Amino acid sequence: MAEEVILLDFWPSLFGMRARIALREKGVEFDMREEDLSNKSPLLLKMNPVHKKIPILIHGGKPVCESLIIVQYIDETWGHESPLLPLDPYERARARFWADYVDKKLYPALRTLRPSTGEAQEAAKKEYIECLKVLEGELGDKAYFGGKRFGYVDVSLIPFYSWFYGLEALANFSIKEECPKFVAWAERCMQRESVAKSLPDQYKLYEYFLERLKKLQAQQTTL
Ligand code: GS8
Repeated sequence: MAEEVILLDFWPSLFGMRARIALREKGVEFDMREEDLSNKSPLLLKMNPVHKKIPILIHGGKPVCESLIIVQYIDETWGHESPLLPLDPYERARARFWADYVDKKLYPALRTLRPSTGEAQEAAKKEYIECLKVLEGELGDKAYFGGKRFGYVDVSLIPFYSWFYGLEALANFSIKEECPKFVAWAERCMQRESVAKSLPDQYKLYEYFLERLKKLQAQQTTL
């Protein structure tokens, strides 16, 4: 019997989305368990005692933590006929470099941009667009970052598309105007069932963020 696959997740999580997409790309059945991050389950704390964060993939009772490591584990464990990482060692290194760029550059730029206003917002917007343009340069004329095939960098990056509507509404700009090739790539990825099923509705995500921001601001004013 196949070993049970559980994903401890939280629907708005960009990192959780990566694991969901990779599992669906490989056709792996899994039990997605939604966590309340303000009241983490004993299972979460047991399975990721170091960071205490989701996503956590539990395969046959054993945990794998950190989204990029989870995606690599999924790639090495299932569906060898449709690999996410390239087979060539140099190309694998390049793919890992770009996924690392997403975490080190694009994610911090997103986090700075989301709550910013005024002049800070203008600077954050510029930084965010610059990151997208660097990624657009790497994409070039390819269909996917993986070339003709949807692969590791695509899985790592496409969750950020779920934020586009929210960012445009918050910071009043058009990402499509700034980075048309990037948006065309994202729309191409959205045609895949694995991606469409794994990304939340962009409006719902934006509403969720506004609610959370309101709560945080209310807490700050009562301090
Ligand atoms: C990040 C996971 C993370 O930030 C990865 O998996 O790639 N580098 C890790 N998880 C967040 C939810 S997503 O914003 C989390 O679990 N936060 C709970 C907490 O910080 O207490």
